[in-house]
Amino acid sequence: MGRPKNIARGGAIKDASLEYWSGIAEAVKKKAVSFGLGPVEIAEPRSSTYEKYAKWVADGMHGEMGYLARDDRMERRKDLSVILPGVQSVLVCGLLYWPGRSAFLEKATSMQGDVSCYAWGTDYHTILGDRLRDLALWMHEEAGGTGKWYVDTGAILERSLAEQSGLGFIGKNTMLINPRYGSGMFLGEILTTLPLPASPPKKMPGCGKCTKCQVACPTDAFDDEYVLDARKCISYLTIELKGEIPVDLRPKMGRKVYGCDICQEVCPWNKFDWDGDMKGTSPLFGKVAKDVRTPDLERLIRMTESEFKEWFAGTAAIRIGRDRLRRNAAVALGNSRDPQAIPVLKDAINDNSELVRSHSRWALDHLLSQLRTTTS
Ligand code: B12
Repeated sequence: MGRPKNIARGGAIKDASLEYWSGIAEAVKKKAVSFGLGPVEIAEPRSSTYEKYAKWVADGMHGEMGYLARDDRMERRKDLSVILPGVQSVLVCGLLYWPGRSAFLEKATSMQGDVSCYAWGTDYHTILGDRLRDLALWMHEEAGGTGKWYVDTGAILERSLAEQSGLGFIGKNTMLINPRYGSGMFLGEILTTLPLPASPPKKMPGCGKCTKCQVACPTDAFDDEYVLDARKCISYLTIELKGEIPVDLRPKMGRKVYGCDICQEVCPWNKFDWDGDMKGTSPLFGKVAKDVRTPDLERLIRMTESEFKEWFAGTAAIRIGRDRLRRNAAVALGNSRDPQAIPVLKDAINDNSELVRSHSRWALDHLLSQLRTTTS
């Protein structure tokens, strides 16, 4: 068996006072900032919302994301010591990526798609993963013990841990919202055997009576406040769902071709612009290119495998593969209301991929009927 890549090991753990460990916790938080991480807090290793999670899965809301329901993984979510025996605390780290309100004022034209801002630059799994690794190696070298770090892919209830740590509160859009930085923040964790004292509880403002996210969601994906039915979420439909997109949802997807930001864009906690030192500092947007942000739909549906690899190299979008993106482009062209999309879709109904062909047939019919309604 190979050595896990996400583990850091140090020497014996010192039998020291609470004061000593509070000092270590402060040093770790400072170091995290110097490694380019955002806000960091510490939680006790409890999975206090496991029951909510189990119900969500039992209700089938995870759709085709079978990994979320695997029995061995369920066990890990319930008890973090299955992942790391002797775990005593969890460092929850944020990585800010929200581009700010102004970025959303620039809208795509009818022949351009719309990519979620989290994928505009370098894949966050790489950036956050590297920084967590550096921090985990440093802290276990300094203080001993063992740590394991995770970004997104682990069987961990990341938002719950973040909420428990005081990094923010859970919004009605199910996002972890930090009152200062909003919800445009990725989460990463270091599970550690070090007894770092949990951050003191903070009073959080919450969503109050606001329901903007629920109202704005085009596919009505919020089954209830704080509950998202992933099967209807545009993020799931464009990224996770491998096969046919349900026909009734296609017209509601607009020109989204990878992910969706609507429930965050409308959130009052995200209506700010970075200024001063923070302006444009998100590491994720280091190499943002306009054609990734609002890709030309004709180019997208016609792209070859090598064009795809070059175009989306290093971004999170690369992992869904060429045909899923072209499928999404077909739906977007169908929703474009633009006659220029007609010849493009006429070509695409003869595509080599059945997925692209079937979505293009739907898209062409839908577009033509929309154009007829507009002209009659
Ligand atoms: C599966 C998944 C998805 C699915 C399902 C999302 C969902 N809401 O469940 C899909 C594909 C739809 C998705 C979409 C997105 N995702 Co996603 N996703 C995940 C993943 C892998 C698991 C989430 C999960 O377990 N869902 C099941 C539900 C039941 O659990 P939950 O949402 O975590 O909710 C828990 C808490 O909120 C708590 N809880 C629930 N209600 C309440 C109410 C109150 C009052 C309280 C206190 C607590 C509470 O209990 C729940 C169970 O533990 C996590 C990474 C991870 N390992 O956690 C990333 C993660 C949640 N995703 C993330 C992101 C960035 C996104 C997108 C923004 C990407 C995009 N732009 O397209 C969208 C946002 C859509 C949305 N509104 O959630 C980030 C969220 C960061 C943040 N600040 O919240 C995560 C944490 C990845 C990361 N490491 O950064 N995602």
